[in-house]
Amino acid sequence: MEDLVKKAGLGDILDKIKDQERISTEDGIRLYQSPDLLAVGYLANIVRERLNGDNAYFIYNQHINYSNICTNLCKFCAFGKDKSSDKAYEMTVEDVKEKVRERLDEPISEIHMVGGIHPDLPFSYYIDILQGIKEVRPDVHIQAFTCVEIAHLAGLAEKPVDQTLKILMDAGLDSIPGGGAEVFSPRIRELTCEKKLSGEGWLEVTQTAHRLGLKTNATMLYGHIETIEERIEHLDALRTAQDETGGFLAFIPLSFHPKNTEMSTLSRTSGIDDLKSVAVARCFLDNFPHIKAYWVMIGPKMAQIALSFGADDVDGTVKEEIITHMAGAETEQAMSIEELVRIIKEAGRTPVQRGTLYDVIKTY
Ligand code: V47
Repeated sequence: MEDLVKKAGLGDILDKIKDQERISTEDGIRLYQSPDLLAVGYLANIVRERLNGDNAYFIYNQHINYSNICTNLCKFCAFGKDKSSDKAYEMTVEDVKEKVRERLDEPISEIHMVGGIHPDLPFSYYIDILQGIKEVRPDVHIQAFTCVEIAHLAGLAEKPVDQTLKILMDAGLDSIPGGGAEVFSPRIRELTCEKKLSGEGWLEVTQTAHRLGLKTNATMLYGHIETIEERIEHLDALRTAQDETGGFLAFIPLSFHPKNTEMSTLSRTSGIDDLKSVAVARCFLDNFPHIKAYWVMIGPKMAQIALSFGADDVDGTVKEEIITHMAGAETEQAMSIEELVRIIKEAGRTPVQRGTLYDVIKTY
């Protein structure tokens, strides 16, 4: 394989990766541009196995999207709806509690809860849904509200982000998911999500969370109108932020699904791009402990292969995923533990059921 990597003109990057030397942004661009997927995957696998051995993590989680009403209406999103839309919905606090109650017999360890930027729900609503979940399921870990929502909540609370986060933590918030990062480039934000919190704003919120001891994830929505240079700039900003505050757990590349969006003329991402996005991220984000191949977006088959291209996590059981399915995802709504264990074992890795903070619940 090393010969293959050298033949692909990536011998200098191989040396750096073997020596645990950081690769440059130019190296990152070269990896993305390389037509030799196997060579790039080989490099990523070195980092993957150094950091996580043969482990492939998954979690027993539940998704709750409390409302799809959103004032940002990003062009790439099929989930967010204007308040006046007949497809708009909003759950009451009791509805959210009922969703949790319905599945109390399952060994769910994490609730992943996000929504849109709602024009008029009060700050107290967000406190109430966090407290409501913990009332029904006291031991569950709540990973909720993207940094974009947190910035909005700080506006509602009329408090700085750190104080807002402290109030949310007291109410039950345990960590923050990686959504809303999209692509940090102002050009991309201007063209696709001009009303959304800026990339700098997103990073500011996530780093504030890190300083309070909250762990967060990071994502990148790829495969629409962004350039390879803009992808690497995005990864570079994440790597720098992680050097400073160190609170990121996982990076998740999100493959763009165009159906029912304002960008519906674009194609779905290719398998090559899906694997390269995982592999380049693994090589570049040397300070991120985990890279997640989100099976809901790239499908269980591609997630399985991604476990040899840098990924060490496939997310989890999920169930009732709405954001990607509204945008045309053809994957199932949920996977059972048995299915997750099977796809991981078939990929030659060790299935590890984890908690949100990568504490080991069970090794299969
Ligand atoms: O912020 C929106 C993206 C994100 C589309 O932290 C789309 O572990 C593809 O962030 N096609 C929400 N993507 C999902 C998310 C996430 C999912 C799973 C795990 C974690 C984690 C985070 O989905 C949004 C946006 O970036 N998105 N529309 C679309 N049409």
